[in-house]
Amino acid sequence: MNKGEKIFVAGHRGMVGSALVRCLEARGYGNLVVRTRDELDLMRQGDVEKFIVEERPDYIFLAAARVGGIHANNTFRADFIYENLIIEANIVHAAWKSGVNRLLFLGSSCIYPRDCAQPIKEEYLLTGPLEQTNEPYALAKIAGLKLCESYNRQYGTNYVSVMPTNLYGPNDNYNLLESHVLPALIRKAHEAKIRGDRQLTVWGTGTPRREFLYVEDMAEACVFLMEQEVTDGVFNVGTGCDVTIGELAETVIRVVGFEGSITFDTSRPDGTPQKLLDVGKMRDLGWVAKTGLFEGITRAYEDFLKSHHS
Ligand code: GFB
Repeated sequence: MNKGEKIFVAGHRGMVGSALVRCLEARGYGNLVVRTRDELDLMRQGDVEKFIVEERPDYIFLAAARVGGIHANNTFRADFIYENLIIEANIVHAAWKSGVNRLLFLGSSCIYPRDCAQPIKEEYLLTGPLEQTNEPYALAKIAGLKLCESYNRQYGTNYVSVMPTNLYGPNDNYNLLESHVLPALIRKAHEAKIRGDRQLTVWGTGTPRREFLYVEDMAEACVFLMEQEVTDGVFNVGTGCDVTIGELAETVIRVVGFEGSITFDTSRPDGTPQKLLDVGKMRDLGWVAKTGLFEGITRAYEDFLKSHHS
């Protein structure tokens, strides 16, 4: 990527998109194009085509998506599959039509089979059934990476896909029914501390294992990949280490300073038992995650305090 070339970040107000904008600007990429939802509805095919034809970006980061934690995925199943399919189809097709040669699509580690071998290699895609709580979302994301692959094969574009593990950091969603586990636990621990509660309730059994990546690291991985001569394929992005949800909750309460105990609400679903990514492909290219879990949670908690409780 040259510093002056035009870069469209789709979804720049989200957690990943906003981290991408900060990362690109910090690296001297000054020609960024962004649109709010009011300015451009990515669900409208005609509007997306008109925008991309007129702006004709050199690069697109496709970070716009309908996302959420286990409860939101399991509840808003139609919205998650429909909105994600439409957004990615609109952008990838319009990109090809207007001659945009480089695009990076953001997927998710939940695209891999529920019970596949760990750590998960990119080649395990489509080798078994998916986790039920997020199957609609996972199918939409699989379609997204297949869109990229198919346009590359038929039309010679250079569209790559990244599959991040569970992300967290600034601009996360702290709504308890929509959020992922990490922001939910930060908020619950903070509010329990303020109220002086004795207990904090964690969903599920606490035994599922998850891998957490700080979103600034994710943004760096995306920009790093766009800067390489990589023209096709799927790349896992994570830390290569996971923890149980119980261990995560212990770490969060330590950071927040909540001194009560943890109880588990086993009426809530656990989701997939483990999804630890094999990050060898990115490591071989020269990228590894920098931010440790304790440090990342500390920074996320600072951001939570600033944006929600200032
Ligand atoms: O982060 P999370 O919602 O999503 O939940 P997934 C991870 C684990 O944390 C599950 C447990 O076992 C939850 O039961 N958990 C414990 C909690 N307490 C809480 C809580 O207060 N809130 C939440 N949300 N979880 C999502 C997928 O799966 O991960 C998406 O549904 C996407 O498709 C995303 O892939 C990265 O890791 O289970």
